[in-house]
Amino acid sequence: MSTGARNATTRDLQALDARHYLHPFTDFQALAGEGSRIITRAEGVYLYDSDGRQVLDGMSGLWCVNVGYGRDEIVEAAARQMRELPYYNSFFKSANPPAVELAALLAELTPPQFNHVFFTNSGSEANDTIVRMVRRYWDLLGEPGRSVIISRHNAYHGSTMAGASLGGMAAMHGQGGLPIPDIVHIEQPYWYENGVDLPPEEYGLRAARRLAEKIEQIGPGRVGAFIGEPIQGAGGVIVPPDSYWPEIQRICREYGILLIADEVICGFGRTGRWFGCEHFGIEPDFLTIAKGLTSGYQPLGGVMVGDRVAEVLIGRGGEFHHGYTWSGHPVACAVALANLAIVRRERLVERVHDEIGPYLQRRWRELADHPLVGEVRGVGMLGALELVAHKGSRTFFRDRGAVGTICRDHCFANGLVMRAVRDTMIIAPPFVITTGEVDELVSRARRCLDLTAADLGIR
Ligand code: PXG
Repeated sequence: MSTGARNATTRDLQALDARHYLHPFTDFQALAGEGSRIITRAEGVYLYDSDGRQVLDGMSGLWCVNVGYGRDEIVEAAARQMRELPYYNSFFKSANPPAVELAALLAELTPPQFNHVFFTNSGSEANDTIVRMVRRYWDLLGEPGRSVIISRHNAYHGSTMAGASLGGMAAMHGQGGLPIPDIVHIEQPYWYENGVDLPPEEYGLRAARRLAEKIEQIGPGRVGAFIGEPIQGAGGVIVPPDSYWPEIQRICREYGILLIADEVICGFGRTGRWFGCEHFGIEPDFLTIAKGLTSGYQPLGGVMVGDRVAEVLIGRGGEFHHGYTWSGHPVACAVALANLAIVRRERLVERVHDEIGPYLQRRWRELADHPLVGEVRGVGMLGALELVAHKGSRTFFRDRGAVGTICRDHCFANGLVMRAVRDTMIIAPPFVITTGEVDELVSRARRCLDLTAADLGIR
């Protein structure tokens, strides 16, 4: 059965899925036994599965559907562009109107040092592009030895060879000979786990100084760049103390190395500022962008290249041997323009900063009184709960991840998408979520915490 899948039953689809479809980040055998959840449609902040069940999407798809589901004007922008020009490449001295307009708009929306963009299809490809640009930059400056890029443990920068190498996920590095050479990792600014008895701000400085220690260890003439997510997303919504990023910036300047902010999750308003670097008051040389650029209505990513680098890449001339068939895809760019028009017209970044973000954070923090919850944290439309065995003594569960999985499964069964990273429960809802829907999200989350506690015999 390969046609008519739209009318197939859930069980038919699950059977075909198990037979033919290798899912990302999935234990193939375990999923085949269980059967996947088939999501068939969505509206606003709600998903509907093939059995008609409604689920509140607390994760905006995968941290991306910022304007919510069911936006006809984005659909129409895509259809219009497909009729006009479904595809043409941006190689060989060509361009298309939506890609040019989007490049100009991104120069306007991003901080002042950014006036150029290189389009990709994903965050992973954007980070691969940055690795190549960093090395090309230092080559052009006559310092080819500066090939090392420093990242952080537990970072997520994508799944391509360079993306996974930049990322600090031990499980990913354990498969396929990663990281690639000249990518190294330092401590992540995870106060709840690593801060021990230090006050957060002091711990933030200590974590940042790991960068200087690593540069000294490798040799300052060998290091080209530092990369970090302003707030680590897939690593568990790790919000660094306010002291962290300014100290990182200071160290980068002291050693003359480039600073890369991976804004794939934080970018386009999730923190309540257009970009996470603005939330923390830092001035990076590169931004990695994807996800919220199109709110997920089409795949699109990019690299914002700061003037310091652009002047060298452009000014010194010569071809940069890099690009993708879909770089500057007209339909994806038209969709990004329509999406960003909505974000601007509906003032969604301001809404996250002034209204729904503060409301979400206030309601979310009420969960701190739950016996399973050791810490509640969040910024804007990002939130995390640390589930622990003993909240008073900050004691994690011995089998890290098992309790998070139990809680996540209760969430799905009770109409809420909340992700688990180890035993950290995570939300990143769409910016259009209403206060009533936030109330519903928090009450569903509490019910699922109660069910998890009951399973563990904790009250
Ligand atoms: N950087 C960051 C900060 C990301 O969060 C990427 C790069 C890679 O983007 P692409 O478009 O290549 O996926 C991401 C992606 C999760 C999860 O489990 C998070 C991401 C992707 C898949 C799963 O939270 N983020």
